[in-house]
Amino acid sequence: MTLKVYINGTLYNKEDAKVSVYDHGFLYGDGVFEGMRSYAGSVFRMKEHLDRLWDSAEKIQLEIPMTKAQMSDAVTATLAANEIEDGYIRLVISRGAGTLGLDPNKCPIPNIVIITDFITLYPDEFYQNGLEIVTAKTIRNHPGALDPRIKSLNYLNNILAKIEGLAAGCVETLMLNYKGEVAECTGDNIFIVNDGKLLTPPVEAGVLEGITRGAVMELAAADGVDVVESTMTLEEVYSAEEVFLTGSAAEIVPVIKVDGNQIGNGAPGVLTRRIADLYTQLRTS
Ligand code: PXG
Repeated sequence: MTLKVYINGTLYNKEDAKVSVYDHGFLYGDGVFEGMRSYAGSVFRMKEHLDRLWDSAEKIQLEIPMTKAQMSDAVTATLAANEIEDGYIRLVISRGAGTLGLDPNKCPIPNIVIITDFITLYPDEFYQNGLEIVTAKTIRNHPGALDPRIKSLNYLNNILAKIEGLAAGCVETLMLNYKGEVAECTGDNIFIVNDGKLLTPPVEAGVLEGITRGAVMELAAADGVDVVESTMTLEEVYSAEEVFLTGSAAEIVPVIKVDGNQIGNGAPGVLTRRIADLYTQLRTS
């Protein structure tokens, strides 16, 4: 069966799913997106993802020409058309086709694309044995330049960091903010465990407010774990009892080495495993 892709209300075969090269999403990275997961046919935290999508769009003054309810229905219909139960959904709202030149006012109609597909997760080995990451020299975007809270189509900042990590043999890479504090990874948020407490950088550190991050904070708190959003140094990460990453695609991934420094005893930590189990229960409940 050919995969169907939603564009502006119509389902197209994957090979016919095209937008204009004059789209400012293509020309300038002018647009916003979401990456969501579906489990057993229902989208995990769709409301939170749509709220974030609308917030991102508002921050770049892009008006999405449909309601959240309509978007939710369109996502569900696209998943159903492709008979996808456990999948990955990429929602893209681009500024739309316009003239050459940056002016977004020359793009009257945003393009709305919904891709439902499958995502290749990290190999199972990383979930069992943990991941090694390195810190990039490339810093996360200054919030005064491009606020990391905006999930924009302009991911070059993260891609440049990712290239550094890949060159070092790592599939995920840690990024610092302009103050030298720990921010997040290229497509995942970071958590550390210290004295039994769960710590993660605050949104003010210049990170995307991850939906998985939010779910993990709720799960941990409900499980009696102290959860603290606090600025974090690289040294704190190196000396943490446990480190793990969170993201819609990656879910919960244990980290066992950062910049060559072994974390804990070099195996995924107890709290990390507990959180991963709770997350598995939550997403299938
Ligand atoms: N930080 C950044 C910069 C991200 O891009 C996260 C954190 C985690 O957020 P969520 O809401 O997913 O918990 C992300 C999300 C992909 C892909 O295709 C990337 C993400 C999510 C899903 C798919 O690379 N990144």
